[in-house]
Amino acid sequence: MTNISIEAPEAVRGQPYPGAPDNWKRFFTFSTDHKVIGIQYIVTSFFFFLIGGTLSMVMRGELITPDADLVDRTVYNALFTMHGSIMLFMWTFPVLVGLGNYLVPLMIGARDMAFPRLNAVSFWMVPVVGILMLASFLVPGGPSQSGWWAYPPVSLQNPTGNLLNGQVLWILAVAISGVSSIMGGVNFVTTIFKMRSPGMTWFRTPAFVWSVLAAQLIQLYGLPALTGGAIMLLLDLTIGTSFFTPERGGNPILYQHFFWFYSHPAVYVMILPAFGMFSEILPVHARKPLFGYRVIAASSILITVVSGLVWVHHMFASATPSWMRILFMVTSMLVAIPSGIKVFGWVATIWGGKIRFTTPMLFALGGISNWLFAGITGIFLASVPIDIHVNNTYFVVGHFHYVLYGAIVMGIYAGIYHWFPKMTGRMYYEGLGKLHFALTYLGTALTFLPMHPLGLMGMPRRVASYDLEFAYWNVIASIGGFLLGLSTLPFILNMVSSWIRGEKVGNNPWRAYGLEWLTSSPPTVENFEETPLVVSGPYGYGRNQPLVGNIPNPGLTEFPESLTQQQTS
Ligand code: HEM
Ligand SMILES: [Cu+2]
Repeated sequence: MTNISIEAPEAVRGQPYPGAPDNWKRFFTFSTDHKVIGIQYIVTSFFFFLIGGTLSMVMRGELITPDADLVDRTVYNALFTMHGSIMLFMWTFPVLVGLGNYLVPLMIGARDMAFPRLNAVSFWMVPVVGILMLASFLVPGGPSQSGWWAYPPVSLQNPTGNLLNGQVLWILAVAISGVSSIMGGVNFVTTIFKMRSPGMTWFRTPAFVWSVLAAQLIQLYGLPALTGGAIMLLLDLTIGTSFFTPERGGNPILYQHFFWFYSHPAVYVMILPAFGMFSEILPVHARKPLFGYRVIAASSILITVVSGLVWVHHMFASATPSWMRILFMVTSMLVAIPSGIKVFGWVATIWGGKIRFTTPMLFALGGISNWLFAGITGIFLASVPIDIHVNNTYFVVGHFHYVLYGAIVMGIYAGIYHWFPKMTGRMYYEGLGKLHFALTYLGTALTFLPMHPLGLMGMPRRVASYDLEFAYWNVIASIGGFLLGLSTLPFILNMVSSWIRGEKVGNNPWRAYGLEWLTSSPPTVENFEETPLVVSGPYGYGRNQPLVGNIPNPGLTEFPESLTQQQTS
């Protein structure tokens, strides 16, 4: 295409770029290119998604019958702990950081992140965290069994007496992951504040960039609490301090505050970028501007603020005084307002649009519908009397998997399909994509819907065996779980085969607005031939206004005929 890579002076880039854009070996180097790092994050974390998923299959295998017959109970404890920890710390956080890394500089017209080398260091800490987590399967006593919360006093038991045990490795992994994420947060926030193209005012900045900013601000204020709590736990466990040990004057509830002060907002670190991707994808595939763009953008920041004020809703059953329960019940329900604003904006965006049911669009719509359901059960849980009733039951597991799988994982898939042609210069196979969507949507419902009635009936979470009355719904959930495992196969097949020999498409196959679509696919090392001068807002569909003043920006009002036919087949 017309983009020719221009070599910036080395002094400007800080470090020479280790590998040409068409050399796959660059993915195995300490590259400082945000696009390489983005893909490194995405592929590495997907590998851990498969590991976390395999652990969940074993759990569902155990739970398909009422008795604890497949694995030992202590093994089951280790399974849910490692499944939850790997899914969160090794898949959801890093894959979203990867998408943010790839997209944010392109969307704001920057050449790279603000601190490219820090970016590379943040990434290379991720495999270290993964290795520590997995290594805990090899130490005496096996992995941690205290759940992904690692509440004391359970997490302070050390049955083997060994200094090197699964819990210690888990804490080290979480602390390193925290340091990596804090460095990433500094990098994203600086990049978004300082490196937007000339003319890109705040209200010309894409909603996805707003959502990443909102999410990364949470990392900055929240992670120090978790990391601090984890280090105190480590000291209790190893050198015998007593921050959290009640028998020596410590307070285990204090740990819960440290943990949830970060870990509630952390769910917004994960859902906000998914929201941002919905906000980018719907306008493209419905050919309409994002409805209420400014409000949607600002509501991300509102979520950041409110989500910092709700953490005690995880502690309604932890002897919390009633005035605090009421206070946190009210703040928790407030989160529904900015989240509801977004859903309203999305519905209004697609309303009356020329919708193309492409794979990214299907995943976005599926993700939003699941989010709606999860949001409603979330309001249930925010209500003190209901939470006291279903606390620690499968209702909670059903609720958060609807968020995590139903909305976030689907949002991640939507994003990967939508920007795949940008990342690779090739189109994925639409048929396989649709098959993937159908299996994922059906699998999510079959696996996680039955958990709601189970919870209401009183089935506790984190158990390897259960009463016969719970068998019916558990069989369905297990079948759904295996279906979800199966659903990843067409995805993997699609990604690998279309990356190697998918149809080559131009710079902007979706005819989308957005700076990232103005450059070549895949973009050159420096992203843009010349710095784009932004002259209008990001969603000009149907208005035919140019987005930038200095790069040609073809009329973007319709899909090319050939694609329309392919997409709707
Ligand atoms: C095939 C898909 C999945 C299945 C079948 C599945 C199943 C399960 C099961 C059976 C449990 C243990 C429930 C218990 O015994 O209390 C669990 C816990 C959990 N899962 Fe998943 N899950 C899946 C995907 C995910 C994903 C994608 C995430 C995150 C992104 C996730 C995050 C968690 C967390 C945080 C826990 C809590 C662990 C704990 O209690 O400490 N899961 N899941
Ligand atoms: Cu919460």
